[in-house]
Amino acid sequence: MQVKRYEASNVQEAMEKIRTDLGDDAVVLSTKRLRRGKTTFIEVTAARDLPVKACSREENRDRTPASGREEIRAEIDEIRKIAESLRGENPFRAQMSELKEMMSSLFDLVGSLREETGLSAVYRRLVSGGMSRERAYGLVKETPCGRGGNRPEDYEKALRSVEESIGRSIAVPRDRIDPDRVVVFIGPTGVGKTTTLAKVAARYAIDFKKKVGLITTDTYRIAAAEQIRTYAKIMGLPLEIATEKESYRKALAKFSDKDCILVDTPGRSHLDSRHLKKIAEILAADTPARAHLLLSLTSSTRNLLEAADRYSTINYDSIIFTKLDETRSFGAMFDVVAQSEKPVSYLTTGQNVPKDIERANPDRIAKLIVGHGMN
Ligand SMILES: Nc1nc2c(ncn2[C@@H]2O[C@H](COP(=O)(O)OP(=O)(O)OP(=O)(O)O)[C@@H](O)[C@H]2O)c(=O)[nH]1
Ligand SMILES: [Mg+2]
Repeated sequence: MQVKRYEASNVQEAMEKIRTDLGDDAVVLSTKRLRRGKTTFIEVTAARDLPVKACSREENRDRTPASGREEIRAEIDEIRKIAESLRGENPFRAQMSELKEMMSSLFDLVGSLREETGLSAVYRRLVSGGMSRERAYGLVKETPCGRGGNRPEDYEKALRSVEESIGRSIAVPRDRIDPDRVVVFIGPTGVGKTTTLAKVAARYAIDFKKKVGLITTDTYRIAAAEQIRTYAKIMGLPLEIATEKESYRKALAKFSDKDCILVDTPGRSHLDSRHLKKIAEILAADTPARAHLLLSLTSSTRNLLEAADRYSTINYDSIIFTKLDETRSFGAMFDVVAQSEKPVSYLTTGQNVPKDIERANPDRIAKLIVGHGMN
């Protein structure tokens, strides 16, 4: 099978290009409207020599499970091998993104080949909920209902099975009752670090009756220091400001009588590696600390994965997903957890301090991901 991408100003023009290039048997796999500068254009991915196209619906049903699907799997494996071999080689970045596109189209194609089973509907549901095609395909492929029929109960069975498998793959920190002594909140700009720190501080101080101290390393903006100072005042908690390693050490020493010390860090782009290095330096004190990486679900799956990857240089311990109330796409949580292999500690669900925070629960996260909503 040959898969190719075409750009054109309209569908008609794209079809002509495809027909001329791939012939009358070509099959359109996907179409997208894209923008480059001020001009919009469409991108069409097409293929030829597809067994699906050559068959009638009846014939297709006969040959899809065996020959068609196997052939496409072989194609996917082949493309994956090429992609692996190109990883890290900068001159091939363009080809890499093209290969990724092709793989995505193929995953969709495999999904549509299974049109007669509940699984393709589950696959589409996961992808439309923000999960990457590759992860959605991996989950669907593993489900034991792989040869399910098209009755509603088959769909429900497949959905339940996928939900369980997501639930099993999400870990939460073991220490549920005793808070860690030093807890650091890191993450990209505006994800909710300071707000979440205030929610957690209230929980520890009020619910667990712990002696809590706050440290901020965020002195970049006056407003940032004011924000945490206000929270500290309202809750009656002491606050120390630390701008580098030495003042951080001193602040920790001042809080030697505290059960729990919460540390706020400034928000900066995760692409700013000097900033990441600075946080890592400050945190490299002798006192061990648990670092939560905060990621807002209002970002795209791709951005979340990139941020999780960039912050891995700080060796964070767990993830807090924020702003669940601002989205209906929860699938990225599965991608991030699968890529980072980190547990999820909390979910935050609104701006209300201290109310809008909950301990992460794998079953609840799995339910959100398969699309059973926030409640
Ligand atoms: N909807 C919603 N908003 C939230 C949530 N958590 C935080 N926010 C809001 O997000 C905005 C930014 O929150 P901050 O706590 O200042 O975020 P930050 O990560 O400390 O920001 P920087 O320090 O500037 O990087 C504020 O308006 C918060 O009220 C949440 O769970 N849901
Ligand atoms: Mg902040």
